[in-house]
Amino acid sequence: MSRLIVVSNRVSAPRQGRSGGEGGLASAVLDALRQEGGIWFGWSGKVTEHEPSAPDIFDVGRLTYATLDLSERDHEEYYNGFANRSIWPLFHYRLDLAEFNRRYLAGYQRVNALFANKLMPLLRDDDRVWVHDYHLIPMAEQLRQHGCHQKIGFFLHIPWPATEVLLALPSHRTLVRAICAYDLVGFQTESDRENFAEYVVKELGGTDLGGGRIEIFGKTVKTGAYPISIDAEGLARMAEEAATSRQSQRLRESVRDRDLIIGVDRLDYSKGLVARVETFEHLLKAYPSNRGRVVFLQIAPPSRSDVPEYMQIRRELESIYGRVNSTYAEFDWTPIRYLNKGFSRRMLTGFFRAASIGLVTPLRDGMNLVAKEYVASQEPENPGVLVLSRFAGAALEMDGAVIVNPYDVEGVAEALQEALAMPLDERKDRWSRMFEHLKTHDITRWRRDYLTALAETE
Ligand code: ADQ
Repeated sequence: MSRLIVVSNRVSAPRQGRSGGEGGLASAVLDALRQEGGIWFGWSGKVTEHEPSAPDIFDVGRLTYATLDLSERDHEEYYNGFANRSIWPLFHYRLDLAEFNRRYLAGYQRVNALFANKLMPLLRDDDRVWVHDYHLIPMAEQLRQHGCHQKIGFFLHIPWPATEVLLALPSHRTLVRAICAYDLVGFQTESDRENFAEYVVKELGGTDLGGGRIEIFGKTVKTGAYPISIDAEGLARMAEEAATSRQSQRLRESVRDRDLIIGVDRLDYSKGLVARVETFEHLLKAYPSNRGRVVFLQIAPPSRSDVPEYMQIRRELESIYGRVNSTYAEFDWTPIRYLNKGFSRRMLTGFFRAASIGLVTPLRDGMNLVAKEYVASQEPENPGVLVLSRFAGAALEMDGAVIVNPYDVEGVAEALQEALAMPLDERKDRWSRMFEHLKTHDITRWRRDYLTALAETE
């Protein structure tokens, strides 16, 4: 069988002190590579003074890790700059936070060229290359320039914005031209795919041939929606075991007979953490019977800490959490518990199972795996309620969730109040619809559907 070559910005290599299970992308990619065998190529996570000369290559079972360090300049311009200060905010509809300059763009192109240059010698004739996410859009174009003839697919983990928003990016044409060098471009949802198709047709004069095929630049690009997912049954078993762990027991004992509302997110402005705490504050204010009766646990490990917008949101959150707690806390009850650190997947599933409500309210999110993990972790005989933003890709699939508009603080508080009072029959009915869906639309299906479509491209 031909090897799968996965390229992503960050590689979670065990030798580099990472567990390999932290992010959504990391676990999805690892699962794919364990099944298919192949290479995982990308940044080691280390920043060095000078550009590296060769990748660090080592094997773990059927899987080869090939990682490169980044120079300080590349890290600043490619990663902190173009990827996280230009594309990320823009693609999450935060034009107010996006910063564009040619130095960032040059750094982005330079690192993509470097990656392509270092990957080429590792490729075999019948390999399939699967590039992930917004950091590496120009990879296929660069690989083709080096003579790469293998199939190259791309999957975008974040939303593809509406054309009017994308047009604010000075290099929008360069970026879209680059993405058209792939054989297959995968999106999280059909609406992302439609946004992309609309841009290519309206702005570049491409032709939508139907069936996801778009004709542009004298070739046909195949596009499709492949909603990423989780190992639902595996996580359900994990949650059942985790419920008896010492940590889960301690959490339950500390909450006692109160209702636990849980939020788990990377600390990122796209996740709607400020509006979420305002919602919780409103729940206490407008429905005073909740005082002393509910606990909100927000787990949010810092990410991209050297990008100024992330420092800012962290400070802002600390101040709001402090204000709400000092306004409402009693000598025997603290309304908000805010934890600024990561937990193992196992521990998280136990925490999800202990929570009456999973509160997932991003302002914009490609998919949001936490929503799916919360559902998979529930106890079938007494499941909690998922309260989910309509702006997460997951909202298109999780039809048993209480769907909310995260900008509507009072509306979400009202939805929370309803969710807290929801009868067991309705909770079971909503939960089983979602869990049945997740069992068949799991991570294995995501990988198979994508790789089958890639194999079928001409
Ligand atoms: P993220 O923005 O990181 O991913 P998400 O899909 O929720 O968002 O994935 C986060 C993952 O990290 C989940 O598996 C979650 O359990 C884990 N995680 C979060 N906080 C944690 C903590 N404190 N400790 C341990 N683990 C934690 C991007 C896109 C999403 C898309 C994914 C996958 O932004 O829209 O769903 O990629 O494609």
